[in-house]
Amino acid sequence: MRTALVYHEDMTAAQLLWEDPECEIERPERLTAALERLRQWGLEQRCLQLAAREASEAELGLVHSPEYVSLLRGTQTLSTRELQALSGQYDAVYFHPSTFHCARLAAGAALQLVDAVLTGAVHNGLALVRPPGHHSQRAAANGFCVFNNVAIAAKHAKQRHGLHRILIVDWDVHHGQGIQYIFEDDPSVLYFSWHRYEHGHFWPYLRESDADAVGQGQGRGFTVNLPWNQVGMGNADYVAAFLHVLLPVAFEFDPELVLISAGFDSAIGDPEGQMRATPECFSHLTQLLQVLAGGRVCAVLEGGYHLESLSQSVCMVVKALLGDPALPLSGPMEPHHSALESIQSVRAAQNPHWKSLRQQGSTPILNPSTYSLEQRASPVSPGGPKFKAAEAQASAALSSLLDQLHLNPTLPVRTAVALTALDAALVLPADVLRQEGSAPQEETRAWARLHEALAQDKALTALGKVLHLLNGILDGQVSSGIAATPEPAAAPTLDVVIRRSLSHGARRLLCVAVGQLDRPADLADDGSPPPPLLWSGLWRANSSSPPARAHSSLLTPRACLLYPAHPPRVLALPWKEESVAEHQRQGSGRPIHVPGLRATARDYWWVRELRSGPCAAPGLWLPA
Ligand code: Q9C
Ligand code: ZN
Repeated sequence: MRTALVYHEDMTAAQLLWEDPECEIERPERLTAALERLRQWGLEQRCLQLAAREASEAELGLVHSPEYVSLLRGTQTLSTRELQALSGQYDAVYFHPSTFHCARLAAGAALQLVDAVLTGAVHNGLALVRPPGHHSQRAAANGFCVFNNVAIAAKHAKQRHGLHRILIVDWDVHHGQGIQYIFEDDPSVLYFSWHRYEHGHFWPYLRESDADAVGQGQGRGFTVNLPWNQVGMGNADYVAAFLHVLLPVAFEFDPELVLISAGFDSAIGDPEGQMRATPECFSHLTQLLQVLAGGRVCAVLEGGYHLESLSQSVCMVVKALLGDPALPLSGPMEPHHSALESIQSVRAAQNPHWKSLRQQGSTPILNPSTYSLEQRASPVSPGGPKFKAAEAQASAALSSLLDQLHLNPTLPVRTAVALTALDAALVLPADVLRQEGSAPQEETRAWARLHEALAQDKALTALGKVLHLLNGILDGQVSSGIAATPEPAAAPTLDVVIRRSLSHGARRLLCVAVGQLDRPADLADDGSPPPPLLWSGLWRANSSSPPARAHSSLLTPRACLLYPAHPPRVLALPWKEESVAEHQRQGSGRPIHVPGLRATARDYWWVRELRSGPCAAPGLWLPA
């Protein structure tokens, strides 16, 4: 079992015992609804199910003061009136006699998940918990949060497992100021949060939620805040934030563990967030994070108050953790102007601390995020006409997602290997198909006529196998494949593969070269719209300069943005021999590490593609 699901029914016990419109959204049904959907989609059954344990007081003490823990212990026997009075001392908090037990289970669940991942019992996992944690502080409850589950788990990972670099990704729509305070001077924990900010006019109304809060002392650069200054942010904005802020920094940081403060109030339909990201977006965000830390990803539930949106988003995260291909992202893929402003301002604020943000695009800084825009989005009041419209839009988007899942059940990811030149040495994992066949001779000969280099026997035989494999991919029989071809035939073979794919009706191709490979001359994009081909390259980190001609057009940020929305039909990837062997060793379905290659920030987005078949994008890999 590769994915843990940590849960305990007792965490549904805490509930609001008096009237409080601000707190009533944090309800037990949040957990039961999510769990029910996981069952309905057959996902719970595919996970290693772990019953949450309570965190010990010593473990709570990793983050919280003894006095605060004692105070909470005391709440178990208070009357409703006393609970209400105590709750009133904090911002947006309610206590229940079971709160202490629930909150200890929530922290314990996060600890158990981290232990399961760091001991290798599972690869990754999700803890479904309440109360949430990221607002809670050393001696204060805040924003429905009692103990800081993720912060406790991070401290534990450092202390008990000796980790030195932990990445916390907080995609909840609120700023996890609690986590920020706990680690602001600690360079071993990189905290990233995006949050609804509206130039400081949204809860918790903190100056230190803005992009220019980067951490203190030794910890400068290890707090990364991305404030959203308008509501309505969607898939394109979230993906852009990952591609242009989080992932470059995260790759450079090179974490040993990724903790996700997984709040889903950043998803469509949520009354708190008022954002538009659809559930499948969270599959993609999860997949993007899985290329870090050897896939050691622990997601811990934070907010999320629209039960349907929450439940579907939770399912999408679990599917990604289980290794299922993600559904294509829906909706517009153009980020909002305001989102680009925010992204720009974080990049500017973090620029002194991260090389990866300095490399590309020294674009001038737009308005700092504290700049007050004249046409601020007017607040959307619950029950008002705008709110109703947003709700209708959300339920339409949510039901169309269900339809899509129904129409396109997850295809098994199948990788085929066509052995041509390298035959003897390869040991294939059990789930990789060993392809013996070749394309019909006439077809092969017809294509080979395009290039002299393909006339030789060995090259021709290889081409026949490659074409057979490609046909399987284009017909959807396998999702990806690896083929070897003799060195001088690599570029001509790639050329044939591209032409064959285009003739099959492929509209967009992404070609990625590992190592030296020249782009076929007559396929260079000459401005004929729309370019069917994106061309990119990876080269060895230790080679002093990239090969001159292989990188005539690296993917532009715009292309990166388009890419997730339009998965390429073919990914042709020439490999060095040893990297094929490495792939054999690791088996399909896991991230592939290419020896001697270290992905740079610019490469992370397609490194993801090396995992077999996420995005349901068929791929063909050609070892050169
Ligand atoms: N309308 C979590 O999501 N209320 N906490 C804000 C703004 C407090 C959210 C009021 C929201 C707390 C974990
Ligand atoms: Zn939240």
